Amino acid sequence: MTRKRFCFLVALILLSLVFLAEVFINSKDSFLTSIAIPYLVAKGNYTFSGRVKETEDRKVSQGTTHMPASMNKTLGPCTDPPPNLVGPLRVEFNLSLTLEEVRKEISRPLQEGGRYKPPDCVAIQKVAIIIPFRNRHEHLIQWLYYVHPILMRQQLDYGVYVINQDGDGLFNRAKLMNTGYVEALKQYDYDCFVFSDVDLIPLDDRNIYKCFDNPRHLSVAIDKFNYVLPSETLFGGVSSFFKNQFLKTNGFSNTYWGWGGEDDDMCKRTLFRGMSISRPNAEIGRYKMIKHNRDLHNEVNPENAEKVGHAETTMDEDGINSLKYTVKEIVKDALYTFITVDIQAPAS
Ligand SMILES: [Mn+2]
Repeated sequence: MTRKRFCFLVALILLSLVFLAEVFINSKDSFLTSIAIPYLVAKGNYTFSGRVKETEDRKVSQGTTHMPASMNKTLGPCTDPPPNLVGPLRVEFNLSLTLEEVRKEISRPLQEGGRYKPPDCVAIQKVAIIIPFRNRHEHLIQWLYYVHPILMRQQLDYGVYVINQDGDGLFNRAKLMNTGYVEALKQYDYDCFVFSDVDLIPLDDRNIYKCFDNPRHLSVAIDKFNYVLPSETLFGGVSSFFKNQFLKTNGFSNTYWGWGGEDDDMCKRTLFRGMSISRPNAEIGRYKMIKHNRDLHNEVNPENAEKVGHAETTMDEDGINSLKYTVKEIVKDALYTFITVDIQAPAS
């Protein structure tokens, strides 16, 4: 009897051991997967660092999180304001920095195409950063180096879209930004759009690259203007719009070729639609601009100032609803999505 009971106990203990081992192996397995997946994704991006052309399976990559669904469920919302901000920043341009060095240093937490999601909380907004661009690769390197880490600390679910004007016709900053809005929405369900010049670097990470109750002008105090906002109607540099705010203004005008006027036009559109321009204070909204000469094929266009006067009568037919362009190429770098577009520019 005792012997039988002993055998039974031994069998029970053995069974429990097998059961415990099973549980342990399983949990260890899922634990390993959960840390290995983000690591592999980051590593994958890193080896991706060359210029990889977008493949046909675009749909597959659209809006994917690269995160196990089970992890997503448990994430709470990110805190507002973000906890890891540091405030004023020191920015010293090192123009010898190469793109490869920046990729090595900061692409690890990013997903292909310059996409990021905070790993441990759900971002308060999904933000597309749109940079109108032509021939400013040395500025782009500085922008990526300084601004990516800021956006990560701001815990945004964001993507960086560089909209490159093809050819050497007259430059059209506003039409490129409209194009970026449309193209970014094809990639992911963004609800907020930040439009930024490539040469503007924020000097304070409390200047959050997100959207507000009214369209926002973020670059209020630029070193070039002695950190003073030259005019209350200024709306150039860096601005942000919720999707519905941008649609209210019909986006930007498509008809401002060459330098000047398109930002004043957008200021008018915003006011005409009953919105105002929101701004951070001049302490937080500080920027450093990379010094440069006027670009070729982007000379001041004297016609533009006159056009601003007609903004109210033209805005309903000239904007997102009349936008025409052709995508020539989409390249997903580790640090950004580079979209080259033909915007039917007149010869300069
Ligand atoms: Mn500039």
